[in-house]
Amino acid sequence: MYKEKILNLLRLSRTAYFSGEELARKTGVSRTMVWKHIKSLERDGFGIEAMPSQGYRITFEPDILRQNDIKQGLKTKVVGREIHLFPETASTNTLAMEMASQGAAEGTVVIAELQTGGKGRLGRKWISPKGNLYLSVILRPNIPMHKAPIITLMGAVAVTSAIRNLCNVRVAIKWPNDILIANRKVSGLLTEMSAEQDRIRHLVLGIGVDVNMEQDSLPPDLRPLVTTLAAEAGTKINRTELLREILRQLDCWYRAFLNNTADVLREWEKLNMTVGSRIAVSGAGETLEGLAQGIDEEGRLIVLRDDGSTRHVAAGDVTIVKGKK
Ligand code: BT5
Repeated sequence: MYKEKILNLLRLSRTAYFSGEELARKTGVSRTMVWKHIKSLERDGFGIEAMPSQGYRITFEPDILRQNDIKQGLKTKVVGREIHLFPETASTNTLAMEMASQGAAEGTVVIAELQTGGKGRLGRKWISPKGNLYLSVILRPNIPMHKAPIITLMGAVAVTSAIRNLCNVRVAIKWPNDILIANRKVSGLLTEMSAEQDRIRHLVLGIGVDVNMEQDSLPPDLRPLVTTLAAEAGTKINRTELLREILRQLDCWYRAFLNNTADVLREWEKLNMTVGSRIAVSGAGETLEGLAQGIDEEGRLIVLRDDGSTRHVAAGDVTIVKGKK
């Protein structure tokens, strides 16, 4: 806590020096303790210049997520009530599912700087090097099971809105769980659920966003299909700010979802690039081609086939054959 206070004071000015005495007085610890906290910040990766007879100032901030920074100004009601931050884990979704089954509160968020076993859908992998965002949110909605897929759409609305608010990039949702910039994937969502009969015990909404990673940390075959926010925006993105905005948007859209799912679906329609396009959707051993007409009240994609029949598709992988215009 004192360490955070010292950091906040140092952050007030990048040019002025804060003497050890001033930092000690303002935080209420001894000068020796101030020095120890400064050393600890340096171990965290901060560059701190110590100028004899003048004091300390920050010369470099590392691109790391810190619990206190994330919580600063985060006035969410449900999402982010509790935040668990790890330097590394196999999968934040797996960890969040375990925590949920042990009774973790709704809105608990699990974040990791890197994942060694990041998961996509259907046993696929989510490549998770340092520099991106990986988070999972525990939710306990009192809804019938057939409404659960809308949670993924809700998450996509929240993440897309957050990116649009903070980064100057043209990002859009591809049904059901992809977020793309100019046809390259920049984010993916994975919802996992524990249920009994028709009752949901808990859900975990997992979100991966490619933010600042180096393109060469991806396997070569993925590079042409994937982009990062930094590459698109032409500048490094502040991950803490983006994470905070994602949590705010999730908090807002989750509560909207509980109130009236139709609002979420309407917003989803505005932010998506699938509806109105000619698409091919594959899943469950078949591929279906046609015009994506819309989504129904359960979040299924409505496909108008060339023979005039329509199909409501609950899950699958979409390829855009011809974009809308
Ligand atoms: C997804 O699956 O898009 C869901 C991704 C969810 C990841 C988050 S990270 C936090 C939480 N913890 C987890 O373990 N998972 C969640 P799917 O639609 O099946 O797409 C998977 C495919 O995306 C892979 O087969 C690759 O083609 C591609 N891919 C893998 N890593 C990627 C990356 N970092 N960025 C973009 N695409 C990637």
